[in-house]
Amino acid sequence: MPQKPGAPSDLPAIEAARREFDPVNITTQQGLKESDDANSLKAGVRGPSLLQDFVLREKITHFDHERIPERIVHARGAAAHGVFQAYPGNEKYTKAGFLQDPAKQTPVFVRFSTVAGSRGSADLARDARGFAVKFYTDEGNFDLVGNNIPVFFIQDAIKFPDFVHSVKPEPNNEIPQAASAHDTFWDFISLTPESFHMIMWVMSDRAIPRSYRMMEGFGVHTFRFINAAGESQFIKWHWKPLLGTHGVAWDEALKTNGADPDFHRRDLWEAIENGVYPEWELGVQIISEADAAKLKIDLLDPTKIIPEEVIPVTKLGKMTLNRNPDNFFAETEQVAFHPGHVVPGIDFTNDPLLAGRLFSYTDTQLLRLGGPNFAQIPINRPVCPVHNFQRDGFSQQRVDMGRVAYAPSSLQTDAPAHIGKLPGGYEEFPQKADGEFLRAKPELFADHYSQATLFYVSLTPAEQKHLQNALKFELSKCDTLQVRERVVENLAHIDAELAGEVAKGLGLVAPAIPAPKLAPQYKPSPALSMVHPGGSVAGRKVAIIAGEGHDAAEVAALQAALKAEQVSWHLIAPTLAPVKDSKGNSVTPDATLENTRSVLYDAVFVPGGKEHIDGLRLLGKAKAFVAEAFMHCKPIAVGVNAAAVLDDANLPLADIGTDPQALKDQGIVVADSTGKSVPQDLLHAMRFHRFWDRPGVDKVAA
Ligand code: HDD
Repeated sequence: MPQKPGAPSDLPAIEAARREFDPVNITTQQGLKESDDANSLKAGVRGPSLLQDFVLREKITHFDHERIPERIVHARGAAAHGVFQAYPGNEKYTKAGFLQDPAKQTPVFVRFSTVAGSRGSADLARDARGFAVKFYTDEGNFDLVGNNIPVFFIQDAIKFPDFVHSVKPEPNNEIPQAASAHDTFWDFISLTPESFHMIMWVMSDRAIPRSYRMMEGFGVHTFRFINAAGESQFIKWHWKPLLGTHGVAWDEALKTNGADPDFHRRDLWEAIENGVYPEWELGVQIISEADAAKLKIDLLDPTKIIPEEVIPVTKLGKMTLNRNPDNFFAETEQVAFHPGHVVPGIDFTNDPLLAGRLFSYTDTQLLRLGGPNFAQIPINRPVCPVHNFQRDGFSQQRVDMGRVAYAPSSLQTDAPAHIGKLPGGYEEFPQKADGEFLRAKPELFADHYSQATLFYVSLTPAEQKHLQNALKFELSKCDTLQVRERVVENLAHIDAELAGEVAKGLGLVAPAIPAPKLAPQYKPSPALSMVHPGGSVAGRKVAIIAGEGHDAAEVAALQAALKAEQVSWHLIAPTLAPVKDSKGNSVTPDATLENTRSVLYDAVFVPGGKEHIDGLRLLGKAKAFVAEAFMHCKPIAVGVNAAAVLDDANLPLADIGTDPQALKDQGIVVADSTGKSVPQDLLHAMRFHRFWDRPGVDKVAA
């Protein structure tokens, strides 16, 4: 059941630890009521503070210790609680308990993140996004620690520190923050051809998502499912957002990072507060051992996908995020994910990147959360019983009783014992291993470019252009010529047009090598493109620019239509002073032309009203608002006799055409003399998300 904010938590440990604000008296940590919280103990009012002031010392000392190390990667994130519910029929694939009973709800906690930036960095960095889900199942916690991109930069965990050092701010001056547009990153990449498939994804619009709610998620590695009969199949995890997968324009991302660095965090928080609960379907691509051998793709290679058109995604259930955390530090910061937190029915493969991860995540939590008892922190506690002989350590929360903290033991006959072969125990799949010790890679790992080509040719022309522009932007920020040249050389192995365009943007010439072709085993994959119009607009936000004298009926009609589709809006006026609408009602604006800008909205509406339009025409900020929305390919609607604001914004409408239908086809809705169809026309346009092919956007000054 969806929970309202403030309702009891599904997690007993969180529920037990939650504390309402206590209006009684301030006490010390020892429970001593403080007589004065504002003055330290002094020898005379103008005298020195005294060392014996244990109240001051306790308070300052606790404050001094408030910070813990941020995550080495994925430091910046936002999280939410929710539930997962399985679809029927999964038992033939896996015995995992949480995937069996469609009537059962399994609590989840999900943390989304950027990878490179620090905790305080801006949300709209060009970066992969973490998508980590903790399922609190009756059989123990299962963590699906994935990303919004289905492949990774490197094939072996031994290169992870090198990769991360290259993308993080450069060590001498700690510049740039949360950005890959610098020499060390591209130096590493240009010398690591296995990274180029992932580079296609992180230079695409996937890396600048419109919202966490509009991202796909992937487990990246191949895992195993094992059913009750002990049969095993390979799987690849997928999360499919019900709102579709959408990105923003790069110029918009740059501006959003200034206008609202918490854009994604706020978007997730507000959607949940407003009851517009984000939802994803969980699915898997299932590959039998026999089929795996036939694929010309090595399933152990985390730089490769299996196109969804070759092996479709089987849906297993649905996740709904329905509750914001109560406390960012206690929950979002202290949650500890680990790809090795699995339940019976789920097992690993020999992917060498996964092997390193299985070691790394415990190790990092020991440092970050201060010792081996981090699993006892409320957000990390399983909902099922935990019994073992692990004891003591920093911040031990349990009071384990009795003499026996070992097994076997004859002193305590009811001490916990392993379950053995009885149902419910975790048993590793009896996979055979036989080989010489060596440091090497399988043969197919050497195919670095064929899936990069597949990705590029599967995009729409507009998406390809965004990707070219992203590479031009990033590489133009690299000081070292050889680095830029080496990247272009790699691109020439992916696509000739891509390499040519990027080279042109950098004043280089792409190497004259035969134009690469899509490998015969692949066909362009529509699933790789993000342009699939027609989805829900729930949780979107519209800017209504409504100054003095705006048409009350037009605004009311639009608001009713938006409300019906769970779309929110801001009324934006020149100042925060209430404005009078055409009916003389006093309306209080939500934002001003000074304190917000179009990048924070999905669409713009300027209602009619002579006085209002005449007023807006004098305001540069109003013109910039409209021009910027046009440039970012967003839907724009103007009310009755309000088209002058489009002219004033200097929009190259002639490039689109003067016919209202031609404009509408490009997401520009101009009201007729009644304005009646504007709300539905605007909503229709919003279902396309963006009009990436809109002519003339490069001519707009904004
Ligand atoms: Fe990782 C955090 C996802 C490779 C080592 N990783 C972390 C988080 C996500 C991922 C989503 C944040 C979890 C959270 O919100 O707390 N990582 C991935 C994916 C990878 C990947 C999808 C490739 C398929 N990671 C990877 C490798 C290593 C690590 C190869 C090391 C060998 N990752 C870590 C870490 C982090 C982490 C250092 C930092 C904070 C944490 O674990 O808890 O251990």
